[in-house]
Amino acid sequence: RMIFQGYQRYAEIDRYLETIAERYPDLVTLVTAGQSFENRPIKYLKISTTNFEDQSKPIIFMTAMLHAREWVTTPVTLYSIYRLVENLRHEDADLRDDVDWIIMPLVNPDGYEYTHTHNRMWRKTRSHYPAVNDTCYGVDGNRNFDVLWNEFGVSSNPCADTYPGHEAFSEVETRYVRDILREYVPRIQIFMDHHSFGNYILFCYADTSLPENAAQIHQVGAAMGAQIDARKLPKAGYYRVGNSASVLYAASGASDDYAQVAGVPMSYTFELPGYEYGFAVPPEYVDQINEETWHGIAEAARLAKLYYASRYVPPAP
Ligand code: 0X9
Ligand code: ZN
Repeated sequence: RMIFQGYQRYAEIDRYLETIAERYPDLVTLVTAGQSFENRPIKYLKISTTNFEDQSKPIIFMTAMLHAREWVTTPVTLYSIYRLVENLRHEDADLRDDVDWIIMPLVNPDGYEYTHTHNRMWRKTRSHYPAVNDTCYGVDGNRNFDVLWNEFGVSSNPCADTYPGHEAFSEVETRYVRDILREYVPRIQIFMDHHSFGNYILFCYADTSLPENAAQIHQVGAAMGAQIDARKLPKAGYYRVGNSASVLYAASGASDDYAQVAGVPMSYTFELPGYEYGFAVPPEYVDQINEETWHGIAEAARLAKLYYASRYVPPAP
């Protein structure tokens, strides 16, 4: 059994990331962003055939498992690592050679472990701040970013699933994502935060307003969706592509809006399939979701190359 088949625990995923970095030192750099609230190291891979600090290539930045119960999201990122590093196919060589990748498969490891040990439907982090709130644990990571923070789609009840935290970036886990965005924003062409479920490719902004390049964002999203739809199971829905507030619901403080405002030209939230199972997709579907989603990611990466080549760089003041 491969790491991306089914649902592995934190320790096994961590071991895989370490192994990949050891085996492919010329291609892969493993970075520890820092510790989670419960002191689990949060790691990400940088994949590049050249020096990662070389400025010439676009970066695709992918994250998964900000929401703990959305289990299918992590395998999709692990499968991407597998396809780029361990099992590169001839037709994908350009994706390894011409694009740099930052992949963080477990943004919220504490929540993820908690879904294995205590409550399968846990969504939030596992932080606890007795000074500001002694009742409940956890913050909704996708309401905790500093963009229209605490404005809509949130609950002020610290026990609720959509509690945004006592302040923006109260969570160490969202701060790590923020810091990667800040460090690499001039080169990040596409940010993709993987969630589940419902077959959506969502883009900004959460107040229904649109980025200046919304047409291009929509076009790339639709191209991704079409690649996935072409390989979907008959019972699966088609991907719906659009503004998050228009096609799903208004919710602010999310990673996608933060990345877009920070300067990433194309920022998406992927809602992977749930079929009739919602968050609890049986492990035998994971291969299917990995494979179809990879083709969407690959399409996006190819388009990223084109858009990055003609990227507008504001003149120096
Ligand atoms: O509500 C969310 O955070 C996401 N859906 S989920 O079921 N995975 O929780 C959607 C977020 C979409 N993006 C924004 N609203 N900005
Ligand atoms: Zn989610």
